[in-house]
Amino acid sequence: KDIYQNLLSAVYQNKKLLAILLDPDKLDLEQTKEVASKINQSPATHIFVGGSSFNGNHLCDLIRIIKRNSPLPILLFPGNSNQISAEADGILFLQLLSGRNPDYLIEHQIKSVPVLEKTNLEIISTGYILIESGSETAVERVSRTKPLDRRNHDFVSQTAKAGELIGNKLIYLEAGSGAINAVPLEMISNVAKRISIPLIVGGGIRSRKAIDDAFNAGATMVVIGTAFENYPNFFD
Ligand code: 1GP
Repeated sequence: KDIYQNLLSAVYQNKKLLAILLDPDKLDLEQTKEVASKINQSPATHIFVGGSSFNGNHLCDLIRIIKRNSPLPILLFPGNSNQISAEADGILFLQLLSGRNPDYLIEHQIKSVPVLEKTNLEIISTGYILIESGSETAVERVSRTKPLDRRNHDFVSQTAKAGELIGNKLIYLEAGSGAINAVPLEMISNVAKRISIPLIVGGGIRSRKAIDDAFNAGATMVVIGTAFENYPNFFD
């Protein structure tokens, strides 16, 4: 149960963490071993598994293959309560703080309790904040919520702080997978200054410079999904 402790120490030691997000909908079991070996050659420190619309079908098999082929911690990043597997090491237990849809604020969480109780997953309560990114993203469509205005820095950092005060252990600033525009750097910086818990940033980050910029702005962890999915040699 030390995934969160490592994230916390990363904040205090100013270490930067990188997660590669695998969407089970876009990954065949046959490809998974090779993908895991690509991840091992990259600077990734964590593997996230999840997607907005995946129904959980081959999740356990997929995670088993990743586990056999990579030493990195595997965290579930679930789009709904079907995406839970005891095979992973932990779960980002998400609460969509930017939206006002009760399904994603509490309903899915309640539904997942009986499943979670049967696992040993490290459960990390995460305030998830969707930021407007230039066009409608899958999270927006599936959650039927509006992202927060990318110009309203104060409201976003206030939302993040409320998440911390509620008891979330992480804040995830999300532009949405494949976003045209990533979360603005100034916004990352404002949120990082206002909260004292680790900050994850993802969505639309697709270059080495964009990763470095997000770290320099204050992200503890950057998440890369689409860029790695489209170019498995991205980190070369
Ligand atoms: C999505 O933040 C992640 O939830 C990753 O986004 O696919 O755009 O890298 P990308």
